[in-house]
Amino acid sequence: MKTVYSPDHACHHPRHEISDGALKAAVEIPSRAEMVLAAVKAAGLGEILPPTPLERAFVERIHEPAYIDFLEGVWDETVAAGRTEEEAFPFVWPTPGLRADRVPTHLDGRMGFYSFDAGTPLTNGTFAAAWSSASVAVTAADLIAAGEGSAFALCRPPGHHAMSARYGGYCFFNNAALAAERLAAGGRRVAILDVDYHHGNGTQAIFFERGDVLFVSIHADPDQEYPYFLGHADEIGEGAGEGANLNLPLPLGSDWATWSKALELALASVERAGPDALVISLGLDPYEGDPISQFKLTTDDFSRLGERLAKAGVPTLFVLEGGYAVEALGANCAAVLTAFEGK
Ligand code: OKP
Ligand code: ZN
Repeated sequence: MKTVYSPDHACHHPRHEISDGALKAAVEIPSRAEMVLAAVKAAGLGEILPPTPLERAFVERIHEPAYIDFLEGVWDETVAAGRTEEEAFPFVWPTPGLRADRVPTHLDGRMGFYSFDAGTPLTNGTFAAAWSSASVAVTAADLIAAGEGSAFALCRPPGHHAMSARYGGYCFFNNAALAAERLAAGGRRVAILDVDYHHGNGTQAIFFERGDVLFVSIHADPDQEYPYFLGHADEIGEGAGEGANLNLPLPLGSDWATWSKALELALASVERAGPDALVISLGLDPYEGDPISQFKLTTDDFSRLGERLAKAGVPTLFVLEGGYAVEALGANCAAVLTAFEGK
């Protein structure tokens, strides 16, 4: 399996995030991607390729032009405002009862307009890193389009929380959605299976009214876990997308016995859709040792996951999402990918 990787992810290097209502040490940090890269190299997974340049017009199929402009310019605005912190955070949002039909001119208004949480630090190099991450995903999708049976997009920052015009959950561009769009644009039917511990609210929202891309997600119950406001079982899609969205929320503390039952339901739904390509939003945070998550998957369980996904028999693109147990991240990622390859 080929891996697509860019060192430009390291341009996004937050020291802090706002988590549980307080300023904490950031967990979505460059060493995550470096650990995964080292592990895929050590496992001899396959060639490691750089991304090809990403066309803005293609990104605009998923993200609003004004949102792309905002992300591209927000750090200059931050500097121009005289701010000297290493990160910038929003703190006010157009919730129901406030107006969302005008984009404010002030930096804090614009940050709130284009985000949905305070937990996602913007830094000097965020746009460069997020753009490179999106480029990695689309390049890897092109490998599948060219006939590869599998590929690994070593994306950082992650993407599955990003909506068409809102960042949040450490995500800026929706890498998996861009990859799925690239494959769907070639006339393929696409399924996305999101195994990250957190619900992929951005991916769901992007495809909610589309019937050509199935979205299936296994995640912690949003009543008890981030992102809290999406990811329930009654969200089944709308219009042409009705029936093309499946959420499988699980209780905190779920282990492989529980998780793998959800996986079977997820794959039964994928099988019914009969896709030409499968995109896995590969979050490694269902791991028992993850510092911000509360599922109990082991490294061996990640091998079981890889083995099971291979049995689906569909060309499969793995897109890296979350996973914050940095020391174990490489082993867990390699476990999925090498087991998929039957190694
Ligand atoms: C991104 B991804 C809860 C803090 C939540 C945000 C989590 C974003 C996860 N105690 N902070 O899906 O891995
Ligand atoms: Zn996650």
